[in-house]
Amino acid sequence: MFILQQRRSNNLHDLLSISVLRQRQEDLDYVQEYRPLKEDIKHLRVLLYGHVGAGKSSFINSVSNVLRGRMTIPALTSAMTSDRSFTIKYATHKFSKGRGSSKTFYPVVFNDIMGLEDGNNSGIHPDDIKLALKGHVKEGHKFNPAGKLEDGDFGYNPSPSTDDKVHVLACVLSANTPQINASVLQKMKKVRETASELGIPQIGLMTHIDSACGEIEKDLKNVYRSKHLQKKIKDFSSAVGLPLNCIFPIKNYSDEIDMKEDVDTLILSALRKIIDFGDDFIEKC
Ligand SMILES: Nc1nc2c(ncn2[C@@H]2O[C@H](COP(=O)(O)OP(=O)(O)O)[C@@H](O)[C@H]2O)c(=O)[nH]1
Ligand SMILES: [Mg+2]
Repeated sequence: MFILQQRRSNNLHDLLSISVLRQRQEDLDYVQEYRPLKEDIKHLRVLLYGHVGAGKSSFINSVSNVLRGRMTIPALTSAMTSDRSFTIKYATHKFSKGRGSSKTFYPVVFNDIMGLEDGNNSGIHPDDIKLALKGHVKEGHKFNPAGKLEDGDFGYNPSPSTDDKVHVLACVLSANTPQINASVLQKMKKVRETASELGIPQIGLMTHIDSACGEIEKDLKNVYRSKHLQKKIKDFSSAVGLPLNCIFPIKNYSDEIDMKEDVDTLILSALRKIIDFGDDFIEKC
C-alpha cells in the first residue's frame, strides 16, 4: 500500500516537473522572440522600483542568466557594494543576444531606482520618479535626494522619445521581512498611483521567497502551496493596491553556481507578463 502511494506521488511529481519544463520553454521562446510591433520603438522599458536590498539588481542579473541560458557576470548587487551612488545613477540595463559581429540586444531594457528609504531626505525625490516614468531623466543622471530635477538641468531630457518613456512599472518587495514598513508601502503606493495616472501598467515582484519560507527553500515548486507566502502576497496587494494576479513570486539567482529550471520558470513567468503589459501600453503610446 505504502509503495503504491509512494509510486503515485513520484508519478505526480514527475508530471508536475514535465509541465513546469514545458511552460518554462514556452515562456522562454515567447520572451526571446518578442519584438515591439510599433516600428519606431526599439525597446520596451521596465522600471524596477523598490527598497535597497529588495532584489532589483538581482532580478536584472537573473533575467540576464535566463536569456543567456547560463550564469552571466552580475551587475553589482547590494551585498557587493556599499556605494549608494550605484543605484542613484539612472542607468539602462540591456541584455545581449548572440556574440561577436552578430551581437544585438533584446528589445526589453531595465532601469532600477530606489526611493523607498525611511525618512525624508533619503531615497530619490518622488517628483524625479514621475520624471523618469515620463522619460525626462537622461541616461547617467545622478539623482539628488535633497533636490529634484528641473527643466533646464543637464540631466533633464525636455523632449523624450517613446523609447525613453517607461512602459511598465515593477514594484519589487522582499517577502523576507517580518513586517513590511508602512512608510515604504505608502511611498510605493504613491508611485504606483502616479504610474496609473500616466496609464503605465504595473506589476509586483515578491522576491526572497526562498528565505521567507522553509518549504519553498526546500522545493521551489511549493511556491503556490505556501500559506505564509500567500499571506505576504495578499498583504502586498492590499497595501500597495495591486491586484493579486499582478503579483509574481520570484526567487532570484543569488548564491547558485548553476542554472536551475525552477528558478527560471518563475523569472520567465513574470518576465512574460511584464512584456505583455508593456506591449499593450506601447500600442497606445
Ligand atoms: N535568497 C535570496 N537572496 C536574494 C534574492 N534576491 C536578492 N537576493 C540577495 O539580496 C541582496 C540584495 O539584493 P540586490 O539585488 O542587490 O537588491 P537591490 O538593492 O534591490 O538591487 C543580495 O545579496 C542578493 O544576492 C532572492 O530572491 N533570494
Ligand atoms: Mg541594486
